[in-house]
Amino acid sequence: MKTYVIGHLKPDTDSVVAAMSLAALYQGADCFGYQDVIPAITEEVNNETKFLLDKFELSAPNVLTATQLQTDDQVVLVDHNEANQRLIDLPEKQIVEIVDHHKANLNFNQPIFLTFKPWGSVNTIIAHMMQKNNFTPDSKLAALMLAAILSDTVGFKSATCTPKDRDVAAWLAGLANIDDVDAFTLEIFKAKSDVSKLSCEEIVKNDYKIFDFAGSKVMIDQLETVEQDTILADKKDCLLEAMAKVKKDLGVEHIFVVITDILKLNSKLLVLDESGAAVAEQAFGGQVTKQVLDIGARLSRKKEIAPPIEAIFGASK
Ligand SMILES: [Mn+2]
Repeated sequence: MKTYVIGHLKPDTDSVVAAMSLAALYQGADCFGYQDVIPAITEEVNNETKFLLDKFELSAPNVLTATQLQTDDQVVLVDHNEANQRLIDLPEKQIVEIVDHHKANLNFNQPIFLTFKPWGSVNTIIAHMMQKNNFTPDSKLAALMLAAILSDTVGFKSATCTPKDRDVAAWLAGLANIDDVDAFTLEIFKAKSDVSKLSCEEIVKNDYKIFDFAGSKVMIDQLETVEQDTILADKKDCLLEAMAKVKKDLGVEHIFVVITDILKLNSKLLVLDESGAAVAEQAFGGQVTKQVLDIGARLSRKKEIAPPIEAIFGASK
């Protein structure tokens, strides 16, 4: 019987590192009662995570598929809870625990262990669990956990960041011997925003969510970058073309691409058509110019970008 620790589909750094860090805790501290604990991922890691793993000379966990699971294996979910974000075909009865920092949307038929805290990164929760259990991660794992917190909280700037995230990050930075956290943050941002190898369609589908706003399907893709101006100057027409194609392919009513500059702390919304422009102007104020709307210092899609758009659809019904 094995226990797999696994993050969500389309894994980000927080999700991949959480599988590694929670597995390390469960392997190292026997009070949890798990044996044979194995970190896993649902799909290959993204550019940012690959950069970090290479930098600290660690390998990514193996990709797990539901067919590899034995019927007596157990699964611990990290950094997600909703069914549609889980490993495809994962039987619900094999899930024994969830550690997450997202809104809970669960209905299990059996009791399981749940740890939810509204902090900026699930690695903040795992570091907190480590501290409570007198477990110290090694310097490489501490560096990755710090990176995960910096990535998820956009260098402590996101509206989702809490004092606990800063607290735990300081502890991890000490363990990892990282003195200049700002310089480390910039390195991570640069790796995250390297879109040089992506086509415009890949950028439009790189980090998107499709929301159902009062029956209207609205797709919001977000690109976090340190080169907002360059991307708009070089790729705007190509991105708009890709948006038209993706809108049709995915059958959504509206499509928005948010280009967020994580150093300038500014987001610009790319708007495909007249009706999209009307929605954007109503949601955020201001005026769409040449298919771009400056929406100011809104960084978090979850907290600051999707809700004003949702409000327009609520109001129109
Ligand atoms: Mn996360």
